Amino acid sequence: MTDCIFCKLAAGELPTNKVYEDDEVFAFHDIHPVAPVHFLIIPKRHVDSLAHTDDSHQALLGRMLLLAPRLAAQLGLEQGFRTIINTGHGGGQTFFHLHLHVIGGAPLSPNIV
Ligand code: DGP
Repeated sequence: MTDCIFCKLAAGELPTNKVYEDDEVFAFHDIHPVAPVHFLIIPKRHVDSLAHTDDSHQALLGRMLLLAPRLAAQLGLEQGFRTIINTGHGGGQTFFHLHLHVIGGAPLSPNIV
């Protein structure tokens, strides 16, 4: 998708504070952090949202999820972290390129809304 900002970040066409990169996945610090550590894990290949995935995305979704604790540990989130995937307008998604939020570094309320 040519006008997708997250595609451009993953492709290195726009600057960002990178956390991790491999052949399929890119992770970077959120521009509007809601906690001391707040980064996003995205697929390099464009997918609009979690609602646009199917069985063909199983390995990719597994890779993204498994990266969350690994990168969280690297960023010092030994006390824990929160993962969120906002899906669709009703789910609070504002950028329509699938992304997994990883948030931590401060006590988080048990209430997520
Ligand atoms: P969501 O509401 O789940 O769609 O979250 C989108 C997040 O993306 C939001 O927390 C801010 C972040 N974001 C949007 N544009 C940029 C950008 O250009 N760079 C970075 N690093 N983060 C961005």
